[in-house]
Amino acid sequence: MAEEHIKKGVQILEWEFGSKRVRSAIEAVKHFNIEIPSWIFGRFGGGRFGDFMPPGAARNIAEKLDDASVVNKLTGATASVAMHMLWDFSEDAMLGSYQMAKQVFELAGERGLRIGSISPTYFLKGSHRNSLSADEKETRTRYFEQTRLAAQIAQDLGGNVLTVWLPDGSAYPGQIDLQRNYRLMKESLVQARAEIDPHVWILIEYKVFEPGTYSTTIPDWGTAYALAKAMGENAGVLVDLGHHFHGANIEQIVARLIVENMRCGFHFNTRYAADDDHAVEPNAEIARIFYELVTGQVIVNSKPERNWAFMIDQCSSRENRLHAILHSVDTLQHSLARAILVQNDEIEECRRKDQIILANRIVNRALMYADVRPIVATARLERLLPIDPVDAFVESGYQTKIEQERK
Ligand code: PSV
Ligand code: MN
Repeated sequence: MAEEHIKKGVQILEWEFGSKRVRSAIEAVKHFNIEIPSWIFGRFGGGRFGDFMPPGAARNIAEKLDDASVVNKLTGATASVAMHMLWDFSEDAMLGSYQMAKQVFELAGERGLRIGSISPTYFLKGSHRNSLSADEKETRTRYFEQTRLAAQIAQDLGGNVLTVWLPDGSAYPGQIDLQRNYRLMKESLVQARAEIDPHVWILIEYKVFEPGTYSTTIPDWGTAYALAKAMGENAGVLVDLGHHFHGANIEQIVARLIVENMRCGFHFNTRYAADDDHAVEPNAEIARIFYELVTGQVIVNSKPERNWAFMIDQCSSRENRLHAILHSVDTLQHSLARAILVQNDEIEECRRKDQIILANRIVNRALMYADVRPIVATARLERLLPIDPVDAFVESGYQTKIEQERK
């Protein structure tokens, strides 16, 4: 997009939505930060494509951080990197190591990055009979200790946030006692909250299925909400877009959590069939989710304690990982701009007059029809960043370099 085109585009938007809204959208995009996952850059994925890995995948944490720092330089928005205990701070995928976390902390700092949220890893070796809800006390204790260590690392070296996804569940009726399983999960989480420093914010993620095909211990936002409530202060729900049944109204879940005044978090991705591995694509759903976040004032709020935690959680096996993560950041910035343009006063007027379709047309004027590329481009130009981070990456030659170095 040429600078002349960008200027013209901004004028058209100002004419339609007013210069105040357009300016706030530009400012919001400039200030919006989004955490990216370390695991997108590594040798994770493949699945049924055997051991296929997009060429140039990072081989270790230092290379993952090299890639993350390229993303941050191109977008200026992703200095915080989410880490997974047993992928990033472990020698044997069984035990987490504080010492390794310290090394990662230093490697991140050298690259202008920081450790963001930490996920204790409740899957990998030894988790086939569940984790914090396992019948065996030994297993529960092992994962409990890992949760405590993750919290310590989050507090000393990270962003004071624990993102807790538990794959606990079962494959067949009868395999586990459903009531005991939930009771044990609840007890473990309540005890973890009680023992972990109150400044560490604990977000409980839910997922409708996987790996459990018959039952999942925390399958929905209601369960996660009940658990977070039972845990008490500084616990919230982590909504992952990919973790719902088809057709779930995710923006309504967001609206509910905002009204319940629970400070929560969001894992962004796109869901087509099952699970959560796709890059965030620009679409109406993601714009509507942003609209709730904006009207609920839990995003780019100048009072940081009001803001939810926002992260990208994606890792697909086919596409170039750097293209994918840059595309996601780009989509999120455009969605934020769209949400800010919505003419809420006009919608309220339609509601008063019961003009349902007219209200729908006004919301979609911003969320679906507006071309907000000039807003995002202006925000980037004002921050001296590339107008298009994906194009800038392609032109940078970084991909060729890593493909040669990481054979
Ligand atoms: C689980 O599917 C999840 O969404 C959780 O957030 C994990 O931490 C992440 O993906 C990586 O497996
Ligand atoms: Mn997730």
